[in-house]
Amino acid sequence: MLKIETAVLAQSMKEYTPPTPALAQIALAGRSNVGKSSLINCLCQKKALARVGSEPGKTRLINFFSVNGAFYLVDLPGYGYAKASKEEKARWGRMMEGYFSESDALKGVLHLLDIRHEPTADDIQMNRYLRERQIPYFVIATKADKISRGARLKNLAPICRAMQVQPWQVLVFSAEKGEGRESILDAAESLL
Ligand SMILES: Nc1nc2c(ncn2[C@@H]2O[C@H](COP(=O)(O)OP(=O)(O)O)[C@@H](O)[C@H]2O)c(=O)[nH]1
Ligand SMILES: [Mg+2]
Repeated sequence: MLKIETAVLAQSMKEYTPPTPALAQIALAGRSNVGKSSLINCLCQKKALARVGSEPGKTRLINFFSVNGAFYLVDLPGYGYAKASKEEKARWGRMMEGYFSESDALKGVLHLLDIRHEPTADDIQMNRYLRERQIPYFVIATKADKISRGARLKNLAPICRAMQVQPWQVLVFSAEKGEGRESILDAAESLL
């Protein structure tokens, strides 16, 4: 299993330019508020490494967390924020396009979905985008502690259908409990 020894915020940027040093990257994608920053903090076992629960519309930067000085965890700006203006959404689109088309160092994506909710059109579009570009990815169902164990399979069904994966391929995660952390570290290692 991948062991995280050190993790620091290395760079934040508005438009993607390759960070220095040039290291492999694993990016986190998902809706605003799905739990991207919480997942980074949980993986790295640092409470305030990535800013959690800040006004969804405001995390509009690509944040690069340098892990073990060996690779970057990339916290991408969340999509699907209802109150975002048309202009903000367009900017988000350009930013993501810039990121995915220029980042040769991208090894794979962790695509986060809230286990409580059916995937949105934006989630499906992100999935299609990853497939079209043949970017390796894992689907992570977040906030697992918010539903009962008995409800898991039922809740995973629409996620699996929309993401075209089998239930056993979804990594069920809770930042609150740390459940699923090791599976995600294994997944990250396999991407690297
Ligand atoms: N109960 C629970 N809450 C979570 C979990 N992950 C994130 N949250 C909460 O969901 C909100 C958004 O989390 P954040 O990590 O900032 O999401 P981001 O916008 O995707 O980076 C915060 O209030 C977090 O505390 C989880 O696994 N369980
Ligand atoms: Mg965040």
